[in-house]
Amino acid sequence: MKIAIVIPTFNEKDTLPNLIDKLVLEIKKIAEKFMIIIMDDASPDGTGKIAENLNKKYENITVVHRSSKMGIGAAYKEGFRIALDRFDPDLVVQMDADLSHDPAEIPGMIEKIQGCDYAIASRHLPSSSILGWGLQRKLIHSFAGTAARLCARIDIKDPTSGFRIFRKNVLKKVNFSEIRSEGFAFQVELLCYLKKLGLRGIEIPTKFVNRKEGKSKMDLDEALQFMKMCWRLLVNRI
Ligand SMILES: Nc1nc2c(ncn2[C@@H]2O[C@H](COP(=O)(O)OP(=O)(O)OP(=O)(O)O)[C@@H](O)[C@H]2O)c(=O)[nH]1
Ligand SMILES: [Mg+2]
Repeated sequence: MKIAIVIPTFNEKDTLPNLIDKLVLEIKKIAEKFMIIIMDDASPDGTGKIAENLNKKYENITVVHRSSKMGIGAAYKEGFRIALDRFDPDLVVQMDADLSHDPAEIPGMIEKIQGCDYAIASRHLPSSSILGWGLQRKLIHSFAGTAARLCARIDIKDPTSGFRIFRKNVLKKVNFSEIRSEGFAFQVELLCYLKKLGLRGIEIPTKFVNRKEGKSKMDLDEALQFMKMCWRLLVNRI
């Protein structure tokens, strides 16, 4: 099996090396070939340089240096294209760099994807857990998830989860220029797009751990873009 893993980064110098060490260990157990693609948006903290050093340590890492902070969605659009064009993987994994997503969960997700088009690590199943969130973060998350489910009409309990695995053919069907969101809203708009294509995802329980290092990139501007995307999906029914 060939697996590509796309990881967007912006100022993640404290967590990226640890994540890559863990990821390589896990992915080697299940993949015949793998490629890790780090999409760095010119992080001022030097994440790009750290990624280059990891690229010397492990031969399966590709680092893409983007010219400025252009958004997590834009990074994924480019990263997915690179994965498909350069590597032709069976599966494509997307995950955050801040150690909130445990690479050890990937083999279980791959097992469960059988018979489905994509898998989502869901924080809202009976055996899921979220460690380290305060009340404010929980409320924002809950509001965003509800707005996304209602506006995009998707029957997914955790539509904002950024830990997912797609079959190659699923991503090949997506015309990424039709997905307008460049920021966090991309996660929901992509699910809406996949639903329109008649593709089916499965949610798998996850243990999500709040970041201990670095800062969240979810800010007011991202929140506004997210609400605009929800409104657009609701009004245009796209
Ligand atoms: N390349 C790129 N990566 C980004 C950008 N914004 C966020 N990221 C990365 O996307 C992933 C998710 O961002 P986070 O800041 O962790 O978002 P979050 O998980 O909703 O927020 P926290 O729960 O507080 O961590 C991380 O790996 C970030 O470094 C961006 O504009 N460009
Ligand atoms: Mg995070």
